[in-house]
Amino acid sequence: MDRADMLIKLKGKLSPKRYVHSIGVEYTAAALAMTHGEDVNRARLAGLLHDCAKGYSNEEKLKKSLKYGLPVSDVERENPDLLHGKLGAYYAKNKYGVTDQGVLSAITYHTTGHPDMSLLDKIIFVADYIEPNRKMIFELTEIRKEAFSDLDKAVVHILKNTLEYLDGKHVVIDEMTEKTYRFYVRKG
Ligand code: DGI
Ligand code: FE
Ligand code: FE
Repeated sequence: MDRADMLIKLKGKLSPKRYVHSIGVEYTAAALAMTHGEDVNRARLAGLLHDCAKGYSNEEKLKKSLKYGLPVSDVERENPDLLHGKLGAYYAKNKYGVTDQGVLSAITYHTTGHPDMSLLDKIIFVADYIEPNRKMIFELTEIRKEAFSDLDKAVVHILKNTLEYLDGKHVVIDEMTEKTYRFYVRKG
């Protein structure tokens, strides 16, 4: 599917805000790919589609994930929004014709990250957080700078702030988010 068709399809699936965010992630991922030496088109594709399953309700996310035979953990069952990466990769493959496994991985893991991410995984993880349409979050200016100077540092910084934010909200934290954080703290 070409980009124009993807845009039409995405627009029908997402709220206007989420659609604008997706295009913001597309171009931010492209800029990070230029900086860090990743293929720009792969970064754009993963960025554009990363939230393609975000528009469904939590109930639908869970139902569809089970229907498609995707693995659902207890934490995901309790908090089905965590499934939109995995479900998004499923749609990217089956509805948008994406065959690049690296792109599908970046979509799958964009919310929690995972230990030892590929360059493309990290670019999408970071682009999602820093894209220009994001409302100002704590230390975002600093994280945006780090994203273009030291990508791993930006990954740690984002995970640290996300874990603190989730801690304050008293929600269950996915063990992948914590594993990713520990991996990159140790690496750094
Ligand atoms: O889909 P976006 O809003 O663009 O961004 P995202 O895919 O990073 O999702 C952000 C949400 O995911 C935010 O509300 C925090 C939440 N989140 C991230 N890690 C975890 C988490 N929620 C839980 N319960 N556990 C996590 O480990
Ligand atoms: Fe997301
Ligand atoms: Fe997003």
